Amino acid sequence: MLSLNHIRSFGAVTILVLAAAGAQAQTLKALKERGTLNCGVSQGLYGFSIADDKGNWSGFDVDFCRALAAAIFDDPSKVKFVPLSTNERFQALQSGAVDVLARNSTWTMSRETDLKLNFVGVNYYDGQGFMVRNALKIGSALELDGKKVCVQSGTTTELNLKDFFNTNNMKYELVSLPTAVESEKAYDSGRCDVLTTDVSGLYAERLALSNPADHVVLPDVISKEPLGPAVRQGDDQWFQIVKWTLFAMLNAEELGVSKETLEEAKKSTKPDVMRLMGNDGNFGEQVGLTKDWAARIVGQVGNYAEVFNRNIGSDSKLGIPRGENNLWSRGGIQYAPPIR
Ligand SMILES: N[C@@H](CCC(=O)N[C@@H](CS)C(=O)NCC(=O)O)C(=O)O
Repeated sequence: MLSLNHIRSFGAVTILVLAAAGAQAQTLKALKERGTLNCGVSQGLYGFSIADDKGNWSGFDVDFCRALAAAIFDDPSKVKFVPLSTNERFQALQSGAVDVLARNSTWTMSRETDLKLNFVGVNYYDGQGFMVRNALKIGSALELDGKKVCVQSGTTTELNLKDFFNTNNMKYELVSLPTAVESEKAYDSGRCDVLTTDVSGLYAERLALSNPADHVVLPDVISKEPLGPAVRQGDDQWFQIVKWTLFAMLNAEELGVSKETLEEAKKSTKPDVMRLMGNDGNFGEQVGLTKDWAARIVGQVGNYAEVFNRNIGSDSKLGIPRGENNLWSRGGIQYAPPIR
């Protein structure tokens, strides 16, 4: 049996624990006070995050930030997009300059352990590839020995490139550039024979070249690049909000809940649709949001398929096939844990 004295001393510990938990859950509170989400995105990668001449941002990563704003503020426009270079992106997240990073960033162990970040999941399964001029008549990455290779600094791309050439006893001349625009220009002007990055990025960067049809993306994929949104460590509530926003978008696709079917879904009596729509349980409230958090995301931004197709998939200039980014139930590997 616990004596009153035990309870008193436990009480002090309990208060300390509660205070620590309270101190952690600061991001959502700060965001609500500020009224906007600060979202770190790439400086300009067609399909993922790019601003037009009026400063309007669009893209797959941009829409993830908008989905968060829809869930938090019931308004997808309450986002300040902070364009970040590869070299500055993680520091911006660590310092609090951004609340979340949605910037085609690869989930690796050291980015969690050394940089003290948490990746919330994978919003795009990618891999590293190579682009060359058709005129070179190269059919495989194993024929790149001795070539000049343009690569963006501060990326996993740089590291994989070294591993791949060393493993295959090939030499290369590195041309390292700090931004996508500079890499595209350097490659386009002939400063390098090869441009390497994530395959999705190669398709996007090819569009920026003076004659896209003169270039081919080689079939080889030399690495795993699971791209996903990241947060800094230390705030579990915020980590869960960002993670479950991604999962809500995937679950919505799986359950057939889209912008178009939303009103019908709100009236559905299917248990998993009811939970997603906030008509059974209080899942959103448990992370500091509202019951209808996921309905807001789908209604104001869309489910995963809608966001994929309009920015990078079949309804976009990039036309990237769903491939492994299809749902697990349709032959891909996208799989979200259930809301229950
Ligand atoms: N996924 C890799 C590469 C990410 C990356 O930044 N790639 C470049 C080339 S696709 C990019 O996004 N550039 C856009 C920019 O700098 O704005 C990583 O996380 O290191």
